[in-house]
Amino acid sequence: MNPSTAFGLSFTDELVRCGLLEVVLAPGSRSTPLAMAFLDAERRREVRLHVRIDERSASFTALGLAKASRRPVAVLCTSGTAAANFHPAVIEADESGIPLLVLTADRPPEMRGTGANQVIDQAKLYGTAVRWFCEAGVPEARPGMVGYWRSLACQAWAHASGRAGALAGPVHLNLAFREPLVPGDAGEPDWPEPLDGRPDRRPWTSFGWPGPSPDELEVPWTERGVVVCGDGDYDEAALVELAERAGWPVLAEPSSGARRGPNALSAYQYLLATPEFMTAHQPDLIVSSGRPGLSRPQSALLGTPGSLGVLGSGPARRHVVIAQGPGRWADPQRAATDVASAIRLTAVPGPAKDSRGWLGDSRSWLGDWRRADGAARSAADAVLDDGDALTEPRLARDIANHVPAGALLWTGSSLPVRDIDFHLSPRDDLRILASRGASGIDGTTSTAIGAALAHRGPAFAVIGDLTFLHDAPGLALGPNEPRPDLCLIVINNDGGGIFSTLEPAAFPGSFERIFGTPHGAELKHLAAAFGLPYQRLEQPDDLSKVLQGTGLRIVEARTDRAAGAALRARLREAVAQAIRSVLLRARPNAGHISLQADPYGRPRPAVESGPAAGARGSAGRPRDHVPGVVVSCPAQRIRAGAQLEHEELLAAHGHRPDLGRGAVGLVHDDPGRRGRRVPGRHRQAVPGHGQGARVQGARVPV
Ligand SMILES: Cc1ncc(C[n+]2csc(CCOP(=O)(O)OP(=O)(O)O)c2C)c(N)n1
Ligand SMILES: [Mg+2]
Repeated sequence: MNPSTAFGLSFTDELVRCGLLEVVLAPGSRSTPLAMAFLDAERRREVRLHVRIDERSASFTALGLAKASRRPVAVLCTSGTAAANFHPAVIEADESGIPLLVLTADRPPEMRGTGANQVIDQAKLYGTAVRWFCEAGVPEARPGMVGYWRSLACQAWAHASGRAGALAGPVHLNLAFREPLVPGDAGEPDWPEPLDGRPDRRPWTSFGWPGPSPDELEVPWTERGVVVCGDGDYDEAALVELAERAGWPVLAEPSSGARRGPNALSAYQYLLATPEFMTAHQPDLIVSSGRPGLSRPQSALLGTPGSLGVLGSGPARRHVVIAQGPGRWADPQRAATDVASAIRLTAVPGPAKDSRGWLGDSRSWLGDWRRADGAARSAADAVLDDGDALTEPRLARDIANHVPAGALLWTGSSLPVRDIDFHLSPRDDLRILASRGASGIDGTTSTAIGAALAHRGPAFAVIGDLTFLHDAPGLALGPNEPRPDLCLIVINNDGGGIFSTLEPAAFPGSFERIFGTPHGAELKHLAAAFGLPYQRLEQPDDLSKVLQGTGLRIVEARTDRAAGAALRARLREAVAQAIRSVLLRARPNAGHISLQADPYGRPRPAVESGPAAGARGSAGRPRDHVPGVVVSCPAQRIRAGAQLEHEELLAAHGHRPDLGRGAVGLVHDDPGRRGRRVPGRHRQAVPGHGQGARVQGARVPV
């Protein structure tokens, strides 16, 4: 056996022992030893293989697979610019903490810097965007190599999955091969040592669980708290529970998974954008998690009160940021007072006196938010339903309402994710994902395809036309490739609609050419080029009809950018008016809630008085003998996944004939949910444990 082939076999076998289930590759010659080994592994039903022509699409497909499955996915390419095309997906994986094993084949050192064909400097090609880079030695036929290769595979797996101690993310192995790259004939000399790994298919190296004994930050309860959930894969259930126990509203971005339960608001972005409401409802405590970043009012809420026009109770306000993982947290406003891996809320008031619960009391802090949210939702719906025009916000709302239970909904960057954020009613039967790490419009079709391939059940993606065109090669799936059940809904406003909502729109002379960027592309021809079913949505009422079907398919809805911008302005005005009416009805003495401006025209915090001024709940409510709540560190659920025994994974590894010849599918037991609780790891609240008790949900991927 030759060294390249021996490497391919041992390295692949070791990755499978670690838990590898999905591999994406783009064709090339230098990567042959691994490509052939991965194909063999697929034939043994150990992994599922996906082949893509374009490395950029390949890497984004891997990103989507890894994001939806919460497991490391390998992506392989040949040497040269092929490797550079992985870079955008590697950046998104870094920013979002998605585990990718990036395997770039390379020429051996003696060929580098010589002008040899297809040789570039691939060392540390992705800079600081990877958790770990390794330039592997060229495979050689000498004893000791097998241990090296197998240990290398385990090390890469540990760094990617987060089991080496840092946040999960991409790792880069640059793998140089000398010819021969293909298996030789029977005449080749025997390999100088056994190629086998450890007995019982154990990995060469097992990594200990690095944590998780989160440092709990003790935070005393206060009535005026809010929970802000940004994009990310964390233990959103614990945050939702925290908010419910504390009586706080949940302001959850769609891809946080936390827009569910009675405290989740549907139209919170409108509330944040209404100064009169925010003046009267500045929180004393914010608990934020994930990576919030969808609107300026949301940024203002998370900013330091008193600075830059941000309302609130000044530097006294407490803002606890739950870290995304070791060394990573989101605080772009630099306003956090605490960064913690877990918090323990103490002195939470007692349980409800009546069936509605004191927290649901219409005069409570939470009641205020809920009432305003309800009014905002109704006002927005009335505007959206006025007329038969296809508009971006209406489509976003209707799609989110219409997709079936258990579905995955991918939300593209730009307006789709924002329109859904403004108009999504709480649902707990939907998994919503987005690439918000670097918020690119690149690779979206491929990422959605990858996520759909990892999701059992139907998948839908809402994306803009530029986003769709950007990743047209992502539609190219070969005849033998596993195919997703994904409906790609393209909202075609012939350009970048988001720019019509930003400052450049005020410069009509330059706007259309350099921001609007119309293209006039006929998307149905693009669909036809790839042999994909295509439908055009002509009117809002036909939505459920066009969403039907299975397999990869395209639905186009044409909208008008200028009309969309005008509609958003109408929505803002009508909804703000509805929120103001609620404020007036709630407080007949609403003269207190008036906006004052400082000398620079920035709104000044108004001091509120009266029955809703924060006293309720904090005075006169029993506080003793009541459990507090611990929110566990945003779960490095990828780590939890990596802890599953490989046998368990293989047992879950079924055959799905619909995925193509010889393909292997994953069988999940809980579609549409982000995870399932493991009974042994779920500790319930324990009254009488000091002032606090724990609610800590360990979750594993499904
Ligand atoms: C790779 C990349 N290039 C450029 C941008 C900047 N950008 C943000 S939104 C946008 C326009 C997107 O247009 P479209 O997909 O049609 O969505 P719409 O704005 O119309 O909703 C652009 C170019 C980006 N985020 N990512
Ligand atoms: Mg567009």
